[in-house]
Amino acid sequence: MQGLIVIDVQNDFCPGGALAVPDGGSIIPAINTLMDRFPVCVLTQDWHPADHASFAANHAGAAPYSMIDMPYGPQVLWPTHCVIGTTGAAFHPALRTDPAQLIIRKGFRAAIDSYSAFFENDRSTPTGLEGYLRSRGVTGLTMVGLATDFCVAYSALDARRLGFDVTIDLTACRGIDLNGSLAEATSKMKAAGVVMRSAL
Ligand code: VGL
Ligand code: ZN
Repeated sequence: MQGLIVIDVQNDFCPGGALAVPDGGSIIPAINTLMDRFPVCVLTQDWHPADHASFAANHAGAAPYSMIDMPYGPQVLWPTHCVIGTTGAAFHPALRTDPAQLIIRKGFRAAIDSYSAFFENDRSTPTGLEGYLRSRGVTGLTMVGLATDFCVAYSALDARRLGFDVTIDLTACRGIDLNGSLAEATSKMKAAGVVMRSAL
């Protein structure tokens, strides 16, 4: 059974949003088409309280895109984005949401970020997605969405670690590319056996 995981196609990651991924909106038509080809379709939504520790604004004097050390490791400090209940956190209006059977929200604990759809950034607190996919008999995943080098890559790496077959469709992903993060994420995914495909 094959599943499509659509990562964080939310207003704040699209042009005009608080943490806009370059060209992020252009992947939406391709994702909408892909949804009809998978019997299992899951959307993820970055979903942070206003006092979230990943926001630069919550650290006195810290600039957006600087780094801090958190108990679970280094953490990028982001512009405030995807605050629970705001328009920025909503799915982009052009994204089809009806085909999805599950919407998984992540990053709702103030003290810990969650890039991956499977685990928070401590790599151990689960979101519950693994159990959902296994109980539906899913063994292979195609992942698309935003951003290639953060939430898509972390999700793909965790999925490989959990034993799923994973394909990333690069025509339906866009990256942030912060200090070489796109090349680093790409080589990590390749080394982990993630299939990188550029055609839908
Ligand atoms: C993301 C940075 C912060 C993502 C989420 O969806 O890739 N990136 N929160
Ligand atoms: Zn976030």
